[in-house]
Amino acid sequence: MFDIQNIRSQFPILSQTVNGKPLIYLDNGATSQKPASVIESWEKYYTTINANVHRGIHTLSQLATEEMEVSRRKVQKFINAKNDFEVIFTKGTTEGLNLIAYAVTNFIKKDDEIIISYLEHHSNIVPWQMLCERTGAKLKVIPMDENGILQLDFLDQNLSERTKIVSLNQVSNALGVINPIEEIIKKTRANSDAMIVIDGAQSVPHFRIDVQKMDCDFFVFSGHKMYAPMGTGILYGKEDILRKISPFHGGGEMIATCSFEKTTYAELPFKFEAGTPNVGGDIALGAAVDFMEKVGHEHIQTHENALLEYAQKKLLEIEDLKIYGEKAHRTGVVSFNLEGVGIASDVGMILDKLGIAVRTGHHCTQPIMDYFNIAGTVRASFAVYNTFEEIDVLADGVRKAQRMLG
Ligand code: 7TS
Repeated sequence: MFDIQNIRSQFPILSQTVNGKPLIYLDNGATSQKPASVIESWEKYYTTINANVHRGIHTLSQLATEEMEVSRRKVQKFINAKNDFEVIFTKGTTEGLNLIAYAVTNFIKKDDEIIISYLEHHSNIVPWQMLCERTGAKLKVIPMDENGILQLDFLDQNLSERTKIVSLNQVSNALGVINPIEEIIKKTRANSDAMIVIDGAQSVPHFRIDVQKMDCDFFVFSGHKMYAPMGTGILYGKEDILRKISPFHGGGEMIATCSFEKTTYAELPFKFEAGTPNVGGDIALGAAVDFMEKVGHEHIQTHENALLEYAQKKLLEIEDLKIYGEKAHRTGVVSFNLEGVGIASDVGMILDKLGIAVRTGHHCTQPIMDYFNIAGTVRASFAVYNTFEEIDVLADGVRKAQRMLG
């Protein structure tokens, strides 16, 4: 049974007031709130077993190491990776994408091609531009239409033996559009030998992931958008590719042997985990996986889809309100503007006075904003603890903003 009050009661932050009003947190695309089980897991680590991992033979170090590896196996199961050593702890999606873009450098030559999409977050644009600068490769971009739907015939015309990387998100953070990655991966495999990178930052919080079924080469996401602490994230990579590519950071933990003449690298996953990791956070990420599994993906998805549908209906009742990507298949996000009324941040400030947290601006997706010829949008993004009543308050707040700014 899905009991929303029971779920809400697990999130301590939700019971407070902001600006004298009950908090309505609709900025989950930026970061989600954390359930007590995640906070307690983090606290328990620091109050009972804090020690550096994989190093000491002392008891605490062994316990910390064990707990971190338990968490790695939870994540492995969560995304259905074949092996636990294909799961690498990072500090988030941005680090994961930069790691890949750096680690594949030796495989990219001048005039090779890297394909991304119009719907990418800056963190899935800039690392590839930097790779192009290093190697002389070219960046190509799958275009979108006015509904935020990617135009896949571009792939038919552009995939070739020159395509070395195809990297795109499964869900757009700015619009919530769900991209047809199964079809994109199929087309890519049929027409090139490209490595396929999927940015799952906005999909992992909402639906079940199966990296083997998906048949991607890399899959990256952030812990903090899926109920885990900030500074946590995962890079999944297929074993054979992880073995081939170079490490990103050099340092402790990632070496097998080190001398001034020659250094050899550690086995997977440690080859990609240089330095002291975020042990407490990585363990608490395992608790966030437990939380999501306990609620159940089916319940999460059903509830969030209902919230999205309701929000879209309520907001579209407001005159002169435009939802971007309205007709696309979406999850978790409504991105909108009041036409002819102020700028997005003015609306956001009025909503904040009403205790409603939304994000306004370009959402680190400036090309999408340029496409629509706008500076930004108001974005409400949902998590499993949001309610229909909160959406009613949001819609009333938007009407109020419209009256005040009109
Ligand atoms: N990719 C996507 C699709 C994202 O939504 C984000 C963060 C990132 C990558 C980067 O993740 P990070 O955890 O490394 O920062 N998106 C947002 C957002 O929509 N509002 O704030 C951060």
